[in-house]
Amino acid sequence: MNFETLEFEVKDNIGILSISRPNALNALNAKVINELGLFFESLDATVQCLILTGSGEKAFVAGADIKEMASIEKNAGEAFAKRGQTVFQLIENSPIPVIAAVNGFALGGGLELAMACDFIIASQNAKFGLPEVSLGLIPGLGGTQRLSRYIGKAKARLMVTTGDIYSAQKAYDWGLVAEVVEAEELKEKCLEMAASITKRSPLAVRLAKKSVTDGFELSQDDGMQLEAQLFGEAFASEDKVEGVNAFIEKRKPNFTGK
Ligand code: DAK
Repeated sequence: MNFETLEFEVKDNIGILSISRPNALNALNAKVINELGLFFESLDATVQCLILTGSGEKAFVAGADIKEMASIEKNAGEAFAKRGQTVFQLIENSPIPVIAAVNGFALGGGLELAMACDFIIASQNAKFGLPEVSLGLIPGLGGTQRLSRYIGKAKARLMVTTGDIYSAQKAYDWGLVAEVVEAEELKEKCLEMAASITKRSPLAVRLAKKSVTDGFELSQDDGMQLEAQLFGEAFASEDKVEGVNAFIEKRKPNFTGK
């Protein structure tokens, strides 16, 4: 599939998807949101882990496209937010892990996009914030909901009401970012993490992700039930037989994802 605003490459079952709008610091316009939706709807099993990043060195994504927003009609905000939320939900619920490799500004919709991924790896020069209030807006792509789940209610309220921008180190201290690395090591580090994922059972990886993601929204008792059910699915799989036999036979497993 050919995209105008996305670049995609895949090697050894690891995909790298870059948002590419060099003249607008990769800002999210309607085209990017639609293309992201199409991309995630058509992902096939050859990709077992995806790294999502922004092209260039300056920005992951510097927010929603402010210039496009100026032309969106007054009453179209809710529909725009719902379309974006659906696409970000598709990313969060995607059957494969999605790593956000944040290489510069992750502001507004950019941070919301990164938070829809499974975890965030940041370069030292990354900057994080939800500055919507400075534009007379509030986050509309899941930011007010996902941020408090990452860093807690008080710090989330601090971020959304001040609109201030924070360093990678602060984002790491607050639990928003899983790891901070030198800018020139970001891609390598993410590829290394992705390679640790793709050598595991794709089926078990999918179920493990689902158990954490879906379980997070449930009570602990309901989460335990979900975990037991997904454990049962893993237990009945060919990958479980292969994984256990490979351990006993002291060889590397050859997983098929079944
Ligand atoms: N949109 C459009 N263009 C952008 C942009 C953006 N968000 N960010 C940067 N650009 C463009 C700049 O206009 C400039 O283009 P030219 O003027 O050269 O044509 C080019 O990218 C380079 O940017 P700068 O020259 O400004 O670069 P600096 O290094 O000086 O500054 C910066 C970098 C990231 C600090 C600055 O560009 C900046 O403050 N950008 C805006 C950050 C921001 O406020 N982002 C929006 C957050 S609000 C909604 C749902 C969700 C949202 C909105 C509505 N609905 C439900 C309707 C989400 C809102 C947000 O994301």
